Amino acid sequence: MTNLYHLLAVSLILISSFAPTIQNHFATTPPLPVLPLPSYSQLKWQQREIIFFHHFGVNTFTDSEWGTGKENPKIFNPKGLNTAQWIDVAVQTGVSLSILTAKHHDGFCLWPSKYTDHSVVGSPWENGNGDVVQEFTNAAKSRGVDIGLYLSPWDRHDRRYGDSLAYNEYYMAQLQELLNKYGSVNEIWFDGAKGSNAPNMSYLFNDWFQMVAELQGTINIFSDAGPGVRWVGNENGFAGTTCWSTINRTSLSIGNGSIVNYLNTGDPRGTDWLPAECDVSVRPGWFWHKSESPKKLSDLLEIYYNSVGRNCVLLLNVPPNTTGLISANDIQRLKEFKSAIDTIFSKNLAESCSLTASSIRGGKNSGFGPEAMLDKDHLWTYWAPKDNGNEEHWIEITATNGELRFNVVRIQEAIGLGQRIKKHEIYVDGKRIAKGTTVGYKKLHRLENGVIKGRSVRIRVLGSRGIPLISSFGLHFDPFWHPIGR
Ligand code: FUL
Repeated sequence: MTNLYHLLAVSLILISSFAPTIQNHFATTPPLPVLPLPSYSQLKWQQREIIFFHHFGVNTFTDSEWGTGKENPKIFNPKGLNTAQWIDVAVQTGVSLSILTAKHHDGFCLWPSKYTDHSVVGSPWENGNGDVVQEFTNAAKSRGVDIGLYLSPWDRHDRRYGDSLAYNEYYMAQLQELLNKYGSVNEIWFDGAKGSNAPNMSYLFNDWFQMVAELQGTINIFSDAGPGVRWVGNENGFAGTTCWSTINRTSLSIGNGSIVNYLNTGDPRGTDWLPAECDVSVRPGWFWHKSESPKKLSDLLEIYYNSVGRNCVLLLNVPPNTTGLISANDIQRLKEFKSAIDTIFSKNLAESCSLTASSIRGGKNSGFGPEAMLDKDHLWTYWAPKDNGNEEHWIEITATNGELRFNVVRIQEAIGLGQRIKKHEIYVDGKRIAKGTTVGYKKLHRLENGVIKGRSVRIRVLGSRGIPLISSFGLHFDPFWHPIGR
C-alpha cells in the first residue's frame, strides 16, 4: 500500500513538473475579432478584386443607353454571338466572376422567360430558340468562371410596371426563373434606377432579397444598400480615400441620392459588414457603341488604384458588340491592363528585406511576427502586435544591401478578423512620405512624389479599432506612373 501511495505521489510530481512544458507547446491563439465580420461569400467576393460586367441587349442594336421599351425584338440579332469568347477574355484578365444584364430597363429578356414575349423568343437570333443566359452560363461554368445576373427592377416595356402587386409578382417570377434554372449564381445586381412615369410603383425589396437567399446559398446581393455588397456611390470607379467595409444599414435606402457620400466612405461605427463595389465601364457608355473606344491604360490604372487599392472590388463593364463579341480594341486594352498589373505587383522589394516590428503577439516564434506578411496567404497569416493599451504599433522594412527604389506601397489587413486601421503613416529613412486612413483588404499608396529611394520603410499605425493585423505588405515599382506634370 505504502508503495502504491509512493508511486502515485511520484507520478503526480512528474506530471505537474511536465505540465508547464506541455503548455508551452501550444500555439499562441489569434486575437479576438473586432465585429462586424464578413460572411464567407463576402470574403470570397473581396478576393476576386476585379469582376466583369456585360451590358448587352436591344440597346446594343439601337446605339442607345436606355431603351424605351418599345423596341421590336426583331432588332436583336447578334449573328456571331460567342459567349465563350467573352469568358476567355475574363480568364485572360484574371477575372473569376462575370455579370450579365439578363434584363435592362427596356424590359427585353435575354432568356426565354415564360412570363413575357418581349425576349429572345421574338428575335431572329437562332430563330427565336436561343437563350443568351444559358450560353453565357455554360461558357462560364466550363471555364471555371462564376456568374452573376442583373435583372433591372425598372421595366419600361411591361404593362404591369406601375401596378405594384402585379409587377412585383412578375419580377419575382423572373427571379425564380433565373435563380432556379441556371445553376449556381454568385452575385445578383439590383439597380436603383426607377421610372418617373410610375410614382406609385414600390419595389418589395425584402421579398426579393429573401427569395434570392432561399434560392442561392452563396450569392451576394448587390444594391445601393446591400445586403451583401453596397454601391460605392458613383459610376467613375472611385471609392473614398477613407473606405470602411462597415456601415449602418439602417441609414441606407435604395435609390436615395443623399447618401452617396456615406456609401463612398462607409462608417467606422457601422454595425454591418457591407463592402463597396465600384462599377465603371471600360468605355464611356455601358452598352457598346460604334463611335466609342476603350479608356486609356493610364485611366484604367487610376481606376484600379482608386477601387481595388481603396478596399473595394472593381466591377468593370466590357460590353459585347452587335456581332455578339467583345471588340478587338477592348481585348487589346484589357490585355495591357492585366499585364501592367502583373508587371507592377509580381515583384515585391520587401521580400529581400529584413523586418522588425514594435512588438509581436506571443513573442518571436509565435507565428505572428512581421514575416507572416510576406507569405502568399493574405487573410489568415498576419503580423499581430502585443495588445499593450494605447501604444503606437509599427513595422519596419530595411534593405539588407543597397537602396530600395519604389513608388507604390501596398498594405493589407487580415479582414477575416474585422477591419481595424483608422490612421497610418509611411516613413522612409525617418521622413514621412505618405499618410492615410483606412486600409482594409488592400490599400495601395501610389506615391504622389514619384519614385522614392531609401533604406528603411516604417509603417506607423496611429489609430485602430483593437490591435492592427497586417496580412500582407509590399513595396513595388510602377513604371506606368509619372506623377510629375500630370
Ligand atoms: C445604372 C443604369 O441606369 C445604367 O444603365 C447601368 O446599367 C448602370 C450599371 O446602372 O443605374
